[in-house]
Amino acid sequence: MRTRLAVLLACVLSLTAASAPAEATRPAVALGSVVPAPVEVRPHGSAFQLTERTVIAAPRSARAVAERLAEALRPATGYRLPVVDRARGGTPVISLASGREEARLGAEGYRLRVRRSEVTLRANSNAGLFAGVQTLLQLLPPAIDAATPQRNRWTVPGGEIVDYPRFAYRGAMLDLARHFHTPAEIKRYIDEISRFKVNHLHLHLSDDQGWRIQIDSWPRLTTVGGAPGTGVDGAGGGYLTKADYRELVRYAAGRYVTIVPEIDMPGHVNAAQVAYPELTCDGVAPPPRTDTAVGYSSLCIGKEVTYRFVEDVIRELAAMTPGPYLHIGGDEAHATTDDEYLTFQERVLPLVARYGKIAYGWNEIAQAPAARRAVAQYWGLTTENATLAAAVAGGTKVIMSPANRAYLDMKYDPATPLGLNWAGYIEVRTAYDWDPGTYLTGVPESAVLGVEAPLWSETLRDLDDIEFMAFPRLAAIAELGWSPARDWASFRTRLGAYGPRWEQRGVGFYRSPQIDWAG
Ligand code: NGO
Repeated sequence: MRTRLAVLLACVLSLTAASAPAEATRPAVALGSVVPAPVEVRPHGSAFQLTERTVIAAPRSARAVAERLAEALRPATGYRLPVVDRARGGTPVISLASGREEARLGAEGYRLRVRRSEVTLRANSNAGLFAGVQTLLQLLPPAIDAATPQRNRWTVPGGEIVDYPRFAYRGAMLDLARHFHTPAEIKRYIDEISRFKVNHLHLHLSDDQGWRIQIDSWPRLTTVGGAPGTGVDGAGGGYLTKADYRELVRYAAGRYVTIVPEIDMPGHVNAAQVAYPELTCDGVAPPPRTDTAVGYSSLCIGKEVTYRFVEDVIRELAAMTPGPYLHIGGDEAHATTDDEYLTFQERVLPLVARYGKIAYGWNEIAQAPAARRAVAQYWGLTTENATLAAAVAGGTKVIMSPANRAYLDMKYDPATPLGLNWAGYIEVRTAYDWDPGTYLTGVPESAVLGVEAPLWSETLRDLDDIEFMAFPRLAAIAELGWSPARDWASFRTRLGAYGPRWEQRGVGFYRSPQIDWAG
């Protein structure tokens, strides 16, 4: 209902704009009203009008990004903008160029110049061009995200933006184990996170309740562990086939998102043990579990079959994952002694490297000397963690996901109908107001690869639930990962102005009372 009203309003507004020539070139959006905030913004000169005469020019190497831009502009404008190698003189053009541009733009930065006659986007790579395209889309009026043609003036404010990320790793995580989410839902999530220049999607593929990824050498993992009824409280079930997974990898790559698969071990393995009782120490299958308790299951550290299983899984997972990281969980191994945990990690962390991947795990892995070459994901509640700081001194890299800041499954406040609250309540400002580079004592910015916003799905069944918990907080974490400075007042204003874009796309975000939402 609210969405329909908003569309109606947008139509009325756009009709007014269309019939008021004096307003014709005044852009609806200020240059720099972009999330995440760009590094440098210099408004000047006159605005660019996107019309049906506009062409998109791009070298062959950047064709895919140009096509994606043309696709994104089509539904709301109704224009079929041609993608050409070079525009003829006098034609209004959006031109994309990638090559050896300024060094400071790095692998993902871009320079966007908007003048009356043309928009130029330059980058060192297609990833940079894609990031620039996301900025350009936000500089058009929010109606650009409508699914059907709108009468509007498609004005882009004049000026220049130079932009590049603070951290190389900007991630989101989705838990497919507690409630399975379909490939279509995952794709929709990829679409949404990539708009905020998030470049990694971590998939939590196994847990006590269910196993969600096909492994050929252990087929019962999915036929039993992914069977109907393996979601929390007996809901749903399901798993990704290898074909599904490869398709997701391909889809994500087209949006410059790298998939990071996680198999959680040695704890959180009840579903695997139901399917293969030899993975328990006594060889007896445990009962299936669809409650949300944690920390009770463990692989049998002293049995060789454990390591055959782990190696098979890592080998098959590595073979279908082009990205550099493979996450092996490692959290809440409360059913494993400290010695056993070390024994396990000293064997398993090097295995990941043997299959060509960088081992990534929850921060508990920092106890193991082999974690020196690994990446630890910090999910604690405090700003001190001596074990992690010691590992960092030895070379471990860190991705920051403090649970009381970055967990998207925490309730916003006590009235939030979904989510958990064990790490506290996380309103938008709490998610935004911390610095990943200085947060943890003994973990300097140089050791921080970036940030990740995990979304655990004990209470989340479908895409509506996911969107309500992820947005707007994911935008806050994305800005911490990308932008050089943190400015709540500015973020709050830009986020409020962003709301109508989610509305246009039918994303059911949480209307935090901390934000003055436009529209
Ligand atoms: C914890 C736990 C998960 C829960 C999650 C819920 C980690 C790393 N282990 O985070 O099993 O699903 O909290 O918020």
